[in-house]
Order: sequence, then structure tokens, then C-alpha cells
Amino acid sequence: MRIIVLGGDGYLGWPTALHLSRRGHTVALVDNLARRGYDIEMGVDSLVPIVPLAERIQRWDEVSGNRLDAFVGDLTDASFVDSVLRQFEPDTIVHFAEQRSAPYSMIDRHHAVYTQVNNVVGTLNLLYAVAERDPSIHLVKLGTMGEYGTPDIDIEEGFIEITHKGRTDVLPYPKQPGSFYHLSKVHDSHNIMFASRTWGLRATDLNQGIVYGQETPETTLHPDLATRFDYDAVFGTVLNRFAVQAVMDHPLTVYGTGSQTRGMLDIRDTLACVELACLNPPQAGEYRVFNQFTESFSVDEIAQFVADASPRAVRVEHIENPRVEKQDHYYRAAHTKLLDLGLAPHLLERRTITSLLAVAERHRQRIDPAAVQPTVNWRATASPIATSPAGTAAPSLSPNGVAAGHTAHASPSSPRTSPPLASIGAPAGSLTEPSAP
Ligand code: NAD
Ligand code: USQ
Repeated sequence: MRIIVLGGDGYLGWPTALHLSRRGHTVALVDNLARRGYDIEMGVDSLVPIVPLAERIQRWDEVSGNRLDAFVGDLTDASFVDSVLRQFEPDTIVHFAEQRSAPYSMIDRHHAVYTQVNNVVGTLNLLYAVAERDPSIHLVKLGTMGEYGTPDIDIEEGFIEITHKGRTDVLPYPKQPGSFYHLSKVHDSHNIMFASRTWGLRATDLNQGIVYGQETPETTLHPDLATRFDYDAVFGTVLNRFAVQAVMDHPLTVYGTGSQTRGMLDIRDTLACVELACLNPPQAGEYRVFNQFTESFSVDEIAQFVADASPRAVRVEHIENPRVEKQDHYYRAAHTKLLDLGLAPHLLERRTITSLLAVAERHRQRIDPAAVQPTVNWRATASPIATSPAGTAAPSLSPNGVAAGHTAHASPSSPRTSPPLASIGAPAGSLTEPSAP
């Protein structure tokens, strides 16, 4: 199968691309390298070093003998999106390429607008390109369990049967997202459902829970194949953050009561779920939703798991919750559709946490203690955020989402009309990176 992985330089996109490549698919990556730009803007870095995209791709070729094509450009540029589809002619597109941090989207108006424009416009451009080029392409889109929020009834997979005044229908499940980021996913879902119905597209919306872990069978084949590991308060997710906090002898930062509960999954299961979705496409015109998580835990439970697995003494601290979210709530969400397709989950075991702690321990000297405390307050319309190491104010974002002054990733000459294309066979200079912080 010919598969494009959008967001292929990111935490999940990179290992997914390697996995699909190793499984025999012909894979191309698309990324605008915005994620590397957010690091520069925030003055943080992945705990595990990641090499530039061109080097990663070259290394994968050497290690596996498999070629990955790469298109460096921005999904908000419609002509770029269209040209990628024209050149690669995919059967399937896996779409990870969005600004994915809830705290980042809640920093201030600027970051909220950026997040929604980046995510919603990028996905809209994609829907148009698919409809115009080849409506039979299967779109596998990464959504989030956070689209549903925490209602006081069971959460279904995308749709719910409702009887109202004697009539019954199956309708999209009500959405109560908890950040402007999560809202962008809701807007995407509506746009994808509409486009599928109107233009006969086939789409799978993967409402994914919080991912933990950093190693996959492919990323461990060589240090240059590692994926990123975020532990800072803006991009780090809860279990990964707690593992790093345990290693740095920092009390685990449980927000509020810690009874807020979320669906979660191992990074290896993200890869497996995406592949299952690709291999089992929906009918033309069908928009379907899979809830992509394997277990649910409260934040307190997660903290306790990490404390129990750590060889160091770990203190759990309940700090004031910077977010506006329900803490004591009902949570029961369906997640059978991927299991029905054959998913064999990696459930959270002590050894999973032990291996995550080992990764954090290996890179302990790279931990920046200043990155750990939450800085984004949901109740304020603007939060002062820690920025570059020099302490300068957050650079404004260019329309393609990279900190001003670090836009070298896009085609420097005419990014809107001439999408940069590079493959491992192309000259090394074809893939450019934002300059180091
Ligand atoms: P990430 O930020 O590490 O990766 C996203 C990639 O997309 C980055 O490399 C970024 O540069 C790229 N990108 C962003 N906007 C782009 C644009 N306009 N054009 C081209 N490239 C663009 O995020 P991740 O953790 O790998 O998450 C991937 C997807 O999975 C996201 O859509 C996210 O919402 C979803 N998701 C993630 C998690 C999680 O726990 N990490 C959980 C549920 C859902
Ligand atoms: N939390 C803490 N302490 C911390 C960090 C987080 O108590 O140090 C709590 C938060 O308050 C929240 C929960 O842990 O209740 C999860 O927070 P998170 O930052 O791990 O995850 P979230 O913001 O929900 O976002 C992440 C990804 C996002 C994805 C989402 C899936 O960044 O891309 O969409 O998980 S879901 O949660 O199902 O919506």
C-alpha cells in the first residue's frame, strides 16, 4: 500500500512511518517541522535527542534498506498539499500533522488562533485535495478522546442512538472538549464527516487517548531513529512527564485532586491501531470513528504506578490545577472496534514504566528543571510563558507556524507555489531544518 504519513517528523508520526515502512508499505512523510520550532519558541527540547529529518531518513535507509520519501511543507498551503498527492499518488493518508498541545493552545489568543487555523485549515486543504485528486484515498485522521470531554454517561465510539419525542436516530456523540486544541479536533471531525457524506470520501477518525512510551521495535534499531520525548509542562503528556520527574527527584505534579480519568495507550499500540485502520478501509462515503485507547486511569493512579516502579523514593504532590476540567467524574468509554479488527494491546505493566524510567535515566543530564512546572493557566486569557533560554519574549509565529526567524524549513523561495520535495535520494540540502535554539 502507498501511504503518506502527515506529521511524519513528530513523536508519533516518525515511529508510525518506520513501522509501516518495515511492514512493506511504500511510505512518504510530510512535515513542516513546526514541532521543532515550538521547542525553540518555548526554550525546551526533547529529552531524547532527535537528529534532523534528512539524517533520520538516511539512517532508516541504511538500517532497513527501505526508502522513505519526504515532502517538507505546510498543510495550510493548499497547492503544496495538492502537489504531494499528485506526485506520490497514495492509497491512504495518515494525518498526524497538527498542533497537538492543549496547554499551547491555551497560552493566549495568538496561540489559540494559530492552533485552530493550523489544524482546521490544514485538514480542510487535505479534504479538498483528496476530493479533487482521488476520492478513493482513505483518510486516517488522528482525533482525540478529549473531543468527548467527561459526560456523566457512557462514551460511545463516535455516534449515539438518541430517542427524542418518540423518534430515534443515530447521531454524532455530543462533544464537550476541554481546550482550544481539543476544539480544533471537533471542528475537524465535523468537516471530515461532512466531506465524506458530500463527496463520497472514505475516512477513519481515530479518537486517540493519551499516548505513553518512547521506544518502538524500529526506533530502537539505532539512536538516530529515536522519536522525541517531551516532558515539559506544555508538550509533555502525563505519564511521560511523571517518569522524568521521578528520575529528577521532583515531586510528581498531580493537578488538583488527581481523580480526573483518561483513556491511554502504549506508543506501540498507536502504530498497530493506525496500521489496522489502513488495512481495513471503510466504504466510499463512510465516515467512521474508532476510540483508540486500551485502558483508562486516573492521574492519581498513574502517579502511583510510577512511584511504585521507581527505584528512587518518589513523592506525589497535588498542586493547584491550572486547567479547567472536571476532577471527580464518571468515565466509561467504549473501545471495541480496534479490538474487533485484531488489536492485541500492550497493557500498562510495571516493566513498561521501568523501561520508560530507564530512558529518562539515560538522558538525565538533559533534563531542564525549569521546564517542569505548569505555566499555562486556563482561567487567564494570557499566560506568561517561559520562552527561549535567553529569556526573550515568545517569538511571533509565522503563518506556517514556525517561530519567526526559524522558517528555514519551508521552501525559502516560493513556499506557496513550489513545495519543496526531497527524498533520501535527493541532495542532502533539500531538507532543511530550523536552526538550533
Ligand atoms: P507532534 O507535535 O510530535 O507531531 C505533529 C507533527 O506535525 C510535527 O512534526 C509538526 O511539525 C507537524 N505539523 C504540525 N502542523 C503542521 C502543518 N500545518 N503542516 C505540516 N506539518 C505539520 O504530535 P504527536 O504527539 O506525534 O501527535 C500526532 C497526532 O496525534 C496529533 O494530531 C495529535 O493531536 C494526535 N494525538 C496525540 C496524542 C499524544 O498523546 N501524543 C494523543 C492523542 C492524539
Ligand atoms: N496532568 C497532571 N499533571 C501533569 C500533566 C497533566 O495532573 O503534570 C493531568 C491533566 O490535568 C489532565 C491529564 O493529566 O487531566 C492529561 O493531561 P496530558 O497533558 O497528559 O494530556 P492532554 O492535555 O489531554 O493531551 C494529550 C495530548 C493530546 C491528545 C490528548 C488525548 O497532548 O494531543 O489529544 O492527550 S485525550 O486526553 O484523550 O484528549
